[in-house]
Amino acid sequence: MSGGLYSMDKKEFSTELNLKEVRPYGDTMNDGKTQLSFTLPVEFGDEAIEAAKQLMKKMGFDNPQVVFYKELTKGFTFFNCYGSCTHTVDYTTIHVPKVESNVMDMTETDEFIRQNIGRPLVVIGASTGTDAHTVGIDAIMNMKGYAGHYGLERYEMIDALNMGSQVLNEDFIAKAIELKADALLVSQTVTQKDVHIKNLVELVEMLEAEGLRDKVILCCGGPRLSHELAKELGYDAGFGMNTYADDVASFMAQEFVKRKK
Ligand code: B12
Repeated sequence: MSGGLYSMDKKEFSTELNLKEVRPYGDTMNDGKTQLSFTLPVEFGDEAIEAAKQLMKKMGFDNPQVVFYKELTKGFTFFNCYGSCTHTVDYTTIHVPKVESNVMDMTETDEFIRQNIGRPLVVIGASTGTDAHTVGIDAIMNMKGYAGHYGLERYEMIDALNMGSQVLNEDFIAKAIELKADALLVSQTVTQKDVHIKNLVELVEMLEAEGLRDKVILCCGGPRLSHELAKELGYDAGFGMNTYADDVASFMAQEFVKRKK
């Protein structure tokens, strides 16, 4: 058989892992197999499928296949697709800034605070602005914790207050002043139209205006946040997906001690 889809799938490629040219793995090393989904603002039908395939080719996918499509509403079609990615990345050159701390569990952190600070740290958390998502900040703060990791409310040497969601930056700061907070934890889940950037930057500016920025350890977290972005926005640390209370508690305790030296 020559030409067509068959030959595209049968393209010769090395099956050795090469970290300088990493591409997605499906059934075989370096086959590039990728699943992706997107919506096009076009009528449901064969032309929509063809448009999706052409777009995938332009994105660098060989053998684009639409395996599911559905009309979302009139004039909009949703697709699930597969294709073989032709691009690679050089993994050996990647450097990701990370929160610098030695991650300890709850007992170790409590002991560290007891030994090095001698009093409980006051920590206030909230999902700020219009953001109504509470599950992320609850995972970090709730007594019960998350995925087997107890939350900050459980720590003997942390006085934790979770203000919940849709907390205005003004109210967050007022509470920080009232309780003499050592650390503030902000959660941001919604990133549509960069609303998280606006909320996060506003908080930093308001803290600076109150002369409080240097007096608190300021952390933010959320599924689409990174340490790099957090630093860029004026935070001391940023935590993304799969963070546990252990990560942020260790950072806060160690950072507090570092600043007192
Ligand atoms: C549950 C949910 C809801 C619930 C929230 C209930 C609640 N009480 O929280 C409800 C139904 C209310 C809801 C509403 C909305 N939602 Co919603 N929601 C979700 C969903 C399904 C799960 C989020 C979640 O709970 N994750 C689990 C937690 C544990 O994970 P996490 O938040 O990432 O938190 C972890 C880390 O990020 C980190 N972390 C988080 N915060 C912090 C903070 C600190 C300090 C630290 C250290 C760590 C940390 O630690 C956590 C544990 O590891 C997601 C889709 C998804 N599958 O993710 C959409 C999603 C987040 N929602 C979305 C949207 C758009 C909305 C709405 C705007 C929809 C609408 N048009 O009305 C509204 C929000 C309105 C508003 N004003 O905010 C979008 C956001 C898109 C975007 N990029 O902005 C998502 C991604 C869905 C989607 N694919 O479109 N939602």
